[in-house]
Amino acid sequence: MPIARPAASVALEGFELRVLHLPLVSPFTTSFGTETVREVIIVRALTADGDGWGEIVTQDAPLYSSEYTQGAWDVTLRFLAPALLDRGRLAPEDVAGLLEPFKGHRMAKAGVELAVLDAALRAEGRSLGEYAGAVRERVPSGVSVGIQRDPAALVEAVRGYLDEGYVRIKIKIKPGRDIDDTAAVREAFGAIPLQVDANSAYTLEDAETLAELDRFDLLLIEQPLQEDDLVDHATLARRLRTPVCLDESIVSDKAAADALALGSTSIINIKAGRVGGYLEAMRIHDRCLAAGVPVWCGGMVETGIGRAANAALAALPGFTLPGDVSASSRFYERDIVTEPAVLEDGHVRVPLGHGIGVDIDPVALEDFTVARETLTR
Ligand code: OSB
Ligand code: MG
Repeated sequence: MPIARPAASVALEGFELRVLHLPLVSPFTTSFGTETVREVIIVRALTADGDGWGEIVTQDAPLYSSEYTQGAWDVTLRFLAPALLDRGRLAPEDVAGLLEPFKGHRMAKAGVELAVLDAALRAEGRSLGEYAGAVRERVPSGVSVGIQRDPAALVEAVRGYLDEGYVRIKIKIKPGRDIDDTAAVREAFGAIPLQVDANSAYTLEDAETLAELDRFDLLLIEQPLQEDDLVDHATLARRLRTPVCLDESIVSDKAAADALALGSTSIINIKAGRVGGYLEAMRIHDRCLAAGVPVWCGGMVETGIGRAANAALAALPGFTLPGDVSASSRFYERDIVTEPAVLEDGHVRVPLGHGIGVDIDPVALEDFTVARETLTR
């Protein structure tokens, strides 16, 4: 389903970049570390046709992938923003091509592209959902639950999310915190839709331990091995009954094609930041839809900006599994948009407003800003 109708071009005049520090409602622990504050970069595209907003989902340290805040900040100000500003008038569909000469830095590219796309769609009076080809008004909401003090604490955390209405639980695992944690959740709640995410904490040597997870009838195991371990993931996938779903490894549509061809993955977690933008994310969706491969929308602890865009993406027809598109309150007491995503009957609404469909709360934005830089033509 290639984009039915491209967006109009905008006359780019500048970019405003901010680093924000948003406190989390509770610490979020994964196999690679614990976060208590979400450090994130917000991009504002300044155009003659109005502003647009994007979010660079890097974290403060390169622990999930090689990208991190200061690297993204530098590459965006030094290379990405100037390349686009040099062009002046451009359409959102031109952004990836103009940034292509700069290797990597996909999260930075994605945030910049989203800001331009949002500006263009707002100027046209179109929603991102309509642009992308959304077929749902709301999307089923899953929640990603961090590693807790012990399995009993995990059960209590999961109970809270189930009581709120989340329709699917994902628990983070790591060596030594896998079998017992998963068993505890299965025992406490029976046949709930459950999956696990290892964030590349294992090696092929751990195949026997990971095969023990087979008895829990999980929806999938997410990214057990390293980002570039496509061949080992294929070997592991043959030894597990639990479907392997790649996250970190799928850095582009090409990587998705390769992983599917190799049998490294049978389900794909799509994150726009990780693959360089929402347009590339849509291409992966299209490929998987054509191939009958289920996809779901991952999350990077987004603010209301990325969360709104993720809801629109998750409304495409191939997103047949609940994503990590949770309510803003899952992570934040206070968000930077005026209408943060809420959970309604286990679902999150796809915003109908123009562009990403949510408005920025300028006071909150200001309150959370710790650094700011503006670049103009
Ligand atoms: O692996 O999906 C991941 C958060 C930060 C980095 C990586 C991941 C995650 C999550 C949270 O699991 C997803 C979310 O709810 O935003
Ligand atoms: Mg993951």
